[in-house]
Amino acid sequence: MKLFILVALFGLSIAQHNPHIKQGRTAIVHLFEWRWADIAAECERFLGPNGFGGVQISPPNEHIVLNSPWRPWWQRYQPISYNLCSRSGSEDELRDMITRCNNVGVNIYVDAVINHMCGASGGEGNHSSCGSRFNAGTKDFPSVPYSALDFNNNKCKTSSGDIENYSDVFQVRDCRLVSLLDLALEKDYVRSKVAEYMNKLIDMGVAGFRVDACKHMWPGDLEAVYGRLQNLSTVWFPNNSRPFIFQEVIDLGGEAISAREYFHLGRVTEFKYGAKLGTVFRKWKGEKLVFTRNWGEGWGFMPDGNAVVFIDNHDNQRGHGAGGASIVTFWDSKLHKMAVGYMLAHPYGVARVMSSFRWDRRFVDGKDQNDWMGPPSNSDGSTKPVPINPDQTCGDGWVCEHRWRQIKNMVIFRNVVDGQPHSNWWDNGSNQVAFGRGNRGFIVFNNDDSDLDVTMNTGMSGGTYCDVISGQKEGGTCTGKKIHVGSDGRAHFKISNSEEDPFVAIHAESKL
Ligand code: AAO
Repeated sequence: MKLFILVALFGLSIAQHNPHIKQGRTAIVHLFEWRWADIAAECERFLGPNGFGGVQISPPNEHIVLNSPWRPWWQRYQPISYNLCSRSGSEDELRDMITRCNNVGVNIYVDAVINHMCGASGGEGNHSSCGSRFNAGTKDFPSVPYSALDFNNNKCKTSSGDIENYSDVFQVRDCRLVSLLDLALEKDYVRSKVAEYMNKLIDMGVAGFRVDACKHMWPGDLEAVYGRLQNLSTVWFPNNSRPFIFQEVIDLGGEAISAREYFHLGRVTEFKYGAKLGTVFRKWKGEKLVFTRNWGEGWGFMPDGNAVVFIDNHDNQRGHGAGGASIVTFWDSKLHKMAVGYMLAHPYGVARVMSSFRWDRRFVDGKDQNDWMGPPSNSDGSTKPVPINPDQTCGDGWVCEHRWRQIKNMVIFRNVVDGQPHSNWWDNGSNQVAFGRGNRGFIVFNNDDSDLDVTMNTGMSGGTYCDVISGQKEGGTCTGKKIHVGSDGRAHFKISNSEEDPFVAIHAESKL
């Protein structure tokens, strides 16, 4: 009996940590604000063929539509109902996308906003993406339906009704996050509505969820909701697969609530990862790449089996959330490619690549006045499609970092070295470092102001390899640098810091 309970508990606790990524794939990409029709096409034409494991999609449920500011990206974090029509498209388009992505081996993870509904003031004009009626003032959301009884009203003890102090656990979980109407998740009825929404998506074939704002929900309430979730659809996943759960909890240390409280429920976003690696690549606060020899748990990050890692996310690339100015984004493309390359080469965590849209940044006193700007849109506010240029980059303001050769090729690198240990570390005591992944891959960084010109042990078998950063293997030839590995595993690397991409990566499948 004891053993049975142990097995049951263990089974339950590890189950929601597994992303169920298809064999041979490892990384996921956040296609922030993309339309379902574009994601479906991207799965078929790019993500499937290039070994991406999954896509995090923007919230698919009905959301508020705001006029002031005009259609901000963050309107999607203000639910009006769990109807599946959003700025990204209709329920039919969502279903079609999930099916087509699954058919090419790419999983879909839904951004689930279940902590709250829209802001207390409800927004000018009170529009919503499926046209459902609602009244934020009376807390009436008839198309769920939720009424005032379903919100944390008197539980919150601050005078504003909002979270005012992050060192007070009760405020953080019972008060409103930036005035967003806070659902009473301890109520059986609210739990059932949330679970019904998530189960509908599971039926449609999604592989799991990024759960928004988990710090603001009690772990016990989340456990009750997750406990009501069905297993994944057996059309695409093995019997008894639990949905993958990764929880957004910002924990840079120093607050009352720690990420640890959520470990047994699923994975958790490791915000220290991008904040620290950004600081290292920017060489701020005396940080150097040499110090990353014990990167991962050695840096005080959460246990490997709990972490979802990323260099930037949709919040901190524009000054929301946490991480501040250290975060490296596509705006610092040289550093961004290196940092993303480092993350994808390193074994720690489930890695997520950010794919952004460009906006008109306008800083006043260090704050971006346009941090609200939504995706590339037509004059009626509808989101523009993602056009693909002849050189495979994206047009119309879509950045598509995931299509940058260096990043795409490092996603493939991560697949090729999967399961291999971190090995053959080399450094110059400063910002030139190298490491391998067993005998399957090797990467060298030069983030110093001087050139790198060194022979080192790669752990790879002898032969000529194509560097997948400066180019790639096409047919039998290499469009970039060629690296010759001797029969003793040693190879010579020369990287000038003035190069656009001062790093080199080779792997077993880039051998010529
Ligand atoms: C919008 C307007 C608001 C308005 C509201 C309602 O901007 O003015 O009141 O509508 O009308 C997004 C946007 C929000 C937007 C919201 C709803 O970012 O601007 O509000 O949609 O449309 C906290 C949460 C975290 C959250 C993050 C943004 O803990 O969960 O704030 N992220 C998610 C989503 C995000 C979304 C929501 C949640 C809401 O990813 O896109 O909001 O659905 C500390 C705490 C963090 C806290 C931050 C920011 O962080 O630790 O938990 O995140 O503060 O408040 C250092 C510290 C670090 C600290 C940070 C910032 O780095 O080390 O710990 O400083 O102080």
